[in-house]
Amino acid sequence: MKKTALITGITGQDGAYLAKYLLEKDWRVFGTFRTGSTFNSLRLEKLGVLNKIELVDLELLDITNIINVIKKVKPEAIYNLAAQSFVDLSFEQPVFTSEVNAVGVTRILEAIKTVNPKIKFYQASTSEMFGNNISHLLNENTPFYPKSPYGASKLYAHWISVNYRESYNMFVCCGILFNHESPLRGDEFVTKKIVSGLTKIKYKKQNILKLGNLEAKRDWGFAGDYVDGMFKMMNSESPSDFVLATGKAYSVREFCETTALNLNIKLEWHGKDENTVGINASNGEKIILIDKQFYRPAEIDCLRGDYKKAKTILNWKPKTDFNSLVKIMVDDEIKNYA
Ligand code: NAP
Ligand code: F7E
Repeated sequence: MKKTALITGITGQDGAYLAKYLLEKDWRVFGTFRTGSTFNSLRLEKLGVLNKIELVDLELLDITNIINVIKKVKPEAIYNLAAQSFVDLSFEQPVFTSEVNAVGVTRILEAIKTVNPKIKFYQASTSEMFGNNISHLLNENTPFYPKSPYGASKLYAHWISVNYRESYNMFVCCGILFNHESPLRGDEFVTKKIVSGLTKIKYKKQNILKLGNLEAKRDWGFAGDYVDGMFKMMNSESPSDFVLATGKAYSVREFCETTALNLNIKLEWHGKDENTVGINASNGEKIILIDKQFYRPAEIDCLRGDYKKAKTILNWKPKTDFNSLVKIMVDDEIKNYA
């Protein structure tokens, strides 16, 4: 008989990739969508899995609902990918972010403990928990110091997950994932915003791209590689926490430059800090401006992860480097216009 997985947040970027991955491994896949909200089927359709998964409605704010879903689906494994995942919005909606990302996880863990503590649980932890750490290469032993309500909410979720593993001997894994992107990335995240904006500029559908801090550096990987790491964690001998990353960090500025290169736009920078302007050197037009509304109340300058533990224990490593990632995103975006 097929094994059954329940993915919360299946309509998101990682949910769609994980659904495809598990179906290819012959798992039966249930996915949750939010009660009462418009069902976003775009990503699942794009990966060709919409008709192969089974949907249940679930709200992370309601424990009765979570218990009933687990009783109905009877999963062997739950991947908790649902979250208010936009760091910027977490400064505007800190309480909601905490309710969903932090207490929501306690609700699922309590529900698992009540219904069947043998169900395996994956928690989507994040490099945002590290904050502005003095260490240059971050691993599972690096102390956390989150710099946003999102990071703080995920840190609570991380520790409550570890706590249920240690207190009740439950199979709980936390994947501490660094930024991972793809053509399915939400429009509000900087990589998708840059690729989509510069592609529109290239095809004369938009004049200007407005960005915030160009100097922030992130360890950007490809989401398709990272769901393989999630599965390997959940199928390893004993539950543990693992960093998934590429080990390399690039700035937002470099992401713009590589995207422009892929689009054959000659991008030149003029000015400094908030007066920085990106110019299309072929025609002298301003194409990138800085808008302080995209600065954050607190920023993380650089995040770069050390995935040695995942490589040693799970035999996992990233397959897609930075240049390939940007190319994958640009090639997909161009299809909308070419
Ligand atoms: P995403 O695209 O923003 O997807 C988030 C999912 O959560 C969506 O399906 C969303 O449903 C659902 N959701 C939001 N609020 C909910 C609520 N109150 N109840 C139930 N479902 C809710 O995120 P992602 O990039 O795939 O990331 C997946 C997980 O990994 C998230 O937990 C994120 O915080 C974490 N993470 C992501 C990264 C990254 O770089 N992508 C790195 C580290 C950790 P709707 O479609 O209804 O909005
Ligand atoms: O920002 C800077 C911004 O919003 C990246 C989530 O998946 O990864 C993601 O969080 C950097 C930041 O992602 C703009 O200030 C400049 O330094 O794409 P982002 P994020 O905040 O790193 C982590 C690991 C998660 O767990 C999260 O769920 O880019 N930046 N200008 C900008 N960012 C945005 N969004 N928009 C700008 O215009």
